[in-house]
Amino acid sequence: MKRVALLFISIMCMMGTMPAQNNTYNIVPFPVKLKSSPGQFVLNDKTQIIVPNGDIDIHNAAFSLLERMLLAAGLHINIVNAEETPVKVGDNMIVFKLSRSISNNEGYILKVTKNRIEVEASAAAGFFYAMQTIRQLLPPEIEKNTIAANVTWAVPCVNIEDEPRYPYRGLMLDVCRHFSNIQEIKRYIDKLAFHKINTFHWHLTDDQGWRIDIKAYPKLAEVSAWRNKTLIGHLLENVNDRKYNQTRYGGIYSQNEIREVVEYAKTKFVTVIPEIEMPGHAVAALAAYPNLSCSGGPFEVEGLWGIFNDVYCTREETFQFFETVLSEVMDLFPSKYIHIGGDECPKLRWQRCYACQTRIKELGLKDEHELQSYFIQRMEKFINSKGKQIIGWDEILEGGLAPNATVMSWRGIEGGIDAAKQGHDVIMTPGDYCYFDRYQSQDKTQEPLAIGGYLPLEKVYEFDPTPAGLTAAEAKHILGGQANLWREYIPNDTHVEYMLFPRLAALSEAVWTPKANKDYKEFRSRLTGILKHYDSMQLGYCKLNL
Ligand code: TNX
Repeated sequence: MKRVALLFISIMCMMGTMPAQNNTYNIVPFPVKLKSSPGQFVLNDKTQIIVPNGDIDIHNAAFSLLERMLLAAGLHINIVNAEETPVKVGDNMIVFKLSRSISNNEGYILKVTKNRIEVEASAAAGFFYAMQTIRQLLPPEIEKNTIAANVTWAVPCVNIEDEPRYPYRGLMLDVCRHFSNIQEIKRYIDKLAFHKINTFHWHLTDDQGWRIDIKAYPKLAEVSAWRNKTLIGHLLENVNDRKYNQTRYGGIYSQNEIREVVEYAKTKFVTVIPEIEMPGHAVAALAAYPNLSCSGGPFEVEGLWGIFNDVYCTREETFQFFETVLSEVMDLFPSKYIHIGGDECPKLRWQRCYACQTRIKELGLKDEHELQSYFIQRMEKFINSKGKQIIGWDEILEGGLAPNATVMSWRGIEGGIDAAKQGHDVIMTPGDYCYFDRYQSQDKTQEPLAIGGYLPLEKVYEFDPTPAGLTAAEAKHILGGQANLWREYIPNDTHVEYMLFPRLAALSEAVWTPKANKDYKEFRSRLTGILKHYDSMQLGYCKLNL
């Protein structure tokens, strides 16, 4: 009986009349509209990608698929510029078509039929995201960097209309508490692109290390980038008997390395936003340039975590320092935004500092909060004068917001609501949903040391960047959301991957997928497919409760 059935199936296959198995579409973040269809398009070494013109960004979008096919399948897919070599739309093609009717420059329409794939978008980013969708629809072996044998490179037939819910979809990575080299950074950027996250917020300066070479201040690389000790265990454990690892630890990115990352990110449609912290989280810089403090030091680059009283003084020297630093930074990063921190700045030193108190009096300020506000507003003016905008953590609301500032709301959503009501743009990154330094399981003994708290996948999935109670006009100011990875307890690459994934998949859906399309159960089932891609990438994601 079994043999008869097998014979029947093989005859049906030979005749090409095998009923189409149900296609599955494990896409994360899930698109706006998806209409399933039977059958599949198979890529082979004759497949061509037809692009409308020689635009470099559109070529990069096509290249993102070509590169995967080359590395994982050993197939060389040709990119044909239709302007140079007119082609008749035919079979075995992936055809890009510029379409003005698509209003969102990150949006796309993807039609996969048995004979060809058609992609419409109004800009390169849309084509790129269509390629990421195809990447997820291909067999998971597509992620390998060695050629996978015996794989049919099939894309299930489908009609997709897609665009993001928010223009800002971010991840912040702290490389100060622990460092990542640029190879690692590039790999994270590729994973962001896979999930249609378009912003990499690079936290480059903090008490425990300064990570960006500034030519005018060479001691930042020589002194501020290195610490002589690092706390062992948790900050809140053995408070009276802290133990330190005495190994010298640190790292610095050269300006060429920074450029390399920014350029790489551009090919993945990721914008890199640098963060240069002020006026708090300053100790590493003060260790090299103690003249920028109120007390004069001396200081050592911190080996302990937390919030420190020694911050930048508000003397003129500090503003000169930052104008020079930021000029170099703005030359390196083409992004519209520069993040200037603004969080966790204790006011103790300023209260006891003659220069700061004199400034308060001269400017007729009420208190040290208004002095911080003066600090940020002055830096904002400088940054605006170079045609760029500032982002600051929600503490920049205290003492009055700088006129054009975008607020990153991290201590809950209230700061964001307040800023939106004042007519300012907002990026939501509330701790309870977006702090990926928290535990992923309730049983901490199963996990490596983390900062505390509990942020499981499901909670991340519940994140909604737009709070209830805003008017439509106020809600427009919510640019999107972001996950943050602070690295006090995350020393290496493997651990970063464990903290980021799969929670970043849940975040991607919170910032891309229309709210009405979200469903955790259904997400979990699609995630099963995505995890196979992670496996192929050899990504060290967290497997707890999966
Ligand atoms: C708060 S979020 C910080 C960081 C810490 C983090 C630990 C923010 C703007 N500042 O300096 O690393 O908490 O979760």
